Amino acid sequence: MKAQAAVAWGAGEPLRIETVDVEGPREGEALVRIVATGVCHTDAFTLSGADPEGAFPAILGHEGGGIVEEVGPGVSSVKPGDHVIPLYTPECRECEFCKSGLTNLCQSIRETQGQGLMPDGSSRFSCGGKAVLHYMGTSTFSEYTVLPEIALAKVNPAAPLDKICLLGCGITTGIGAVLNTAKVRAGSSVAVFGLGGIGLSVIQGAVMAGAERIIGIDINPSKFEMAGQLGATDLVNPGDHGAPIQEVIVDLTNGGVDYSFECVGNVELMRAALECCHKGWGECTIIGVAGAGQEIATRPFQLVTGRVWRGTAFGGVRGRSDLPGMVDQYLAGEIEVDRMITHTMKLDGINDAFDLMHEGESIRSVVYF
Ligand code: NAD
Ligand code: AHE
Ligand code: ZN
Repeated sequence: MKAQAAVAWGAGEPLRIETVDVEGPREGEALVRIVATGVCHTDAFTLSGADPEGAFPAILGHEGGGIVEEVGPGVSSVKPGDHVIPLYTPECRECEFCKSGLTNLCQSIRETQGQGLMPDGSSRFSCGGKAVLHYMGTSTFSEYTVLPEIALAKVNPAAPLDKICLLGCGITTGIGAVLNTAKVRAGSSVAVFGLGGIGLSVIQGAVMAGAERIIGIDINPSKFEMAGQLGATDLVNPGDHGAPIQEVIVDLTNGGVDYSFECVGNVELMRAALECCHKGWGECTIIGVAGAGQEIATRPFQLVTGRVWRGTAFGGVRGRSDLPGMVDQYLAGEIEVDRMITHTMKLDGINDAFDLMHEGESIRSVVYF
């Protein structure tokens, strides 16, 4: 079938709206009509060329909401008409990782997914006869996309897809990082580096966890208003201080925070986020994604003296098991999504979503078809 899609033809180039050919679903797969998709900083990261797995041409996008149109042979967990959120972290429930109960990082299709291919090693997309790659197993910047059924969370159809698409990455990642990965305890202090879609969702999660003090840190003070509305108790612009930001936070908190979260993807800030943690017990969770070749550094003494560095993907959330409940929490007013959507546009305006993100103007743009 034909579909409108934003194709990334090469690193650093604007996306081009194309009519692409989408092959129907094969065994274990479903064809999904994407109703709306968010634009996450990770899409911009890959488009920039910094992603070691970035390959072109590809159809980016991983924060979508859609409706199953057709299923391939052997599919039993979804059917046409079901409302779904595509999962870049699938949940097969059969691999060693899923069965461990220790991680959400299902590995059953990770290798092909990283190559931009379906699990059978082929692509369902082409444009003008040329194969186009999938991205993160989701490719939500296409009106129609194909996913393995293990990468679909079936959600409550009462939930508006043009809002809950954001639960496909940013909001879930931020809240999950706090509740599942760091397991923030009530009464704690939390520092959040970067107040975009992820950092603001960390703030939401910290409020849900009962954190007492939530320090939001950003070099763009226009992000402070929403951070405060969502529950940040302190807002810090590193540019207002002469000292390194870790020292500023340590001074503010009488020795450091109980938990910190890096939500930018800057390796210097990852160091600062570790070093602003309290000696003996402070834990830093890395959420931001850094470019090819970049590495983190600190004095090992920081770890010897009890600080912990950890990381999280998709907030530790098991998509098929946990995401339907988060959608219900949204419907019950327990998770804020709507206020995170600062801009909406049709597919042909999708490059504006990237510009708004780079200019620091948006929290989340939602693109609809
Ligand atoms: P965003 O662009 O919306 O927000 C980033 C924020 O960081 C902006 O407000 C920006 O002003 C701020 N910032 C930039 N440099 C800073 C600095 N030196 N100090 C303080 N603040 C600074 O991005 P986003 O969509 O919220 O994504 C944030 C990061 O999280 C990206 O690296 C993205 O790739 C990553 N991410 C990871 C996961 C995961 O599962 N681990 C999921 C989603 C996104
Ligand atoms: N492909 C990159 C890493 C990108 C990355 O870390 N992706 C996160 C999700 S970001 C969502 O916005 C993730 O889930 N990683 C786990 C995984 O298995 O990809 C690289 O460095 O190669
Ligand atoms: Zn994302």
